[in-house]
Amino acid sequence: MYKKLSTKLLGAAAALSMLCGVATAADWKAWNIHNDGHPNTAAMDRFAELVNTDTKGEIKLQVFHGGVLGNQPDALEQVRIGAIEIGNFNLGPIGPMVKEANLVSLPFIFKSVPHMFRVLEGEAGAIVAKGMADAGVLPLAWFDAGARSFYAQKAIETPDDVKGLKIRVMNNNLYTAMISAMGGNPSPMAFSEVQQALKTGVVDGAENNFPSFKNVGHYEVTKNYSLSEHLIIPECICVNTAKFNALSPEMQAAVKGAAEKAALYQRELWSVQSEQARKDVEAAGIKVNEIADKSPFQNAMDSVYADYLKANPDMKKLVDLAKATK
Ligand code: BDP
Repeated sequence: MYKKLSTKLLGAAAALSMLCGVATAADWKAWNIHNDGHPNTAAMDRFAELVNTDTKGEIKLQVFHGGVLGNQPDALEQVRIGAIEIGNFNLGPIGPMVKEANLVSLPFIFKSVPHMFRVLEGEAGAIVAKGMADAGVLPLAWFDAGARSFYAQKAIETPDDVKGLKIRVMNNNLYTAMISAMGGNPSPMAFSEVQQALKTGVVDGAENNFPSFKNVGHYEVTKNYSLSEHLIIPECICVNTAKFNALSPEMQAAVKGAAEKAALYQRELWSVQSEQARKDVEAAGIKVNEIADKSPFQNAMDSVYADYLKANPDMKKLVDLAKATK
């Protein structure tokens, strides 16, 4: 009897809230791989605050930092199927899932970070974003992730220095091809395992930007960071496409606006904190090696491009668009 009555009451309350246009709040989860002290962690916290206020509590977003919801390929799959709503993803591990996203994983495709953003804002970026949305991972805004460079016990100043070294890479065949083209042994591995692998000598080196190199302590177990800057890979705040599309236009605008504001904040933080991270690791004893002439590295990538475009001729259009972007 009591149960019946309460069910009826609940039904009436739901009907009333629908009549008044009051939707029930949705609890959304966001995945972030980074810990406190990394610019993306602060930006994702800002994003959650903005979502909560700008949707007037209709969406309650909780961010899980430090990769506690899983490693990046797993988290991507979870966002793709809607088990997690949001992720701060690097486009590198998206490549195996979304062919178009691999544009940004071609070594030396961009001249600089501003060039990378100009490409993303143009036709090529629209094609990449559509590919991602079609795969279920819709980009709401882009984060800066600087450039990735090699670090190892020894300095890596030419491609020859990579010969025979076991180098950890993110999960993407383009990165294994990149290391193999220099005569190294690529070792794809989850980010969370890299510090231990460097420490125990399971790998000789890895590659990343300064904030990530610092944030998870890779600098504590290596000696040289050499500025090859071979990859400039953007990151996104990405949302499960179906969940985003199911929102009202007002709520979509609020969530997208929140992501854009959080991304502006992230880029400001990035420029300051990546400089600071470099200073911090240098102060901790890391030798940072400038590489005046990167052309030997670029030339070593000719076979990577040739093989890739032979296997994926449809990607030539995107490569040409990126190259034609000033
Ligand atoms: C960091 C990215 C993160 C990647 C990590 C890696 O922000 O998304 O998982 O590199 O190398 O810079 O796996």
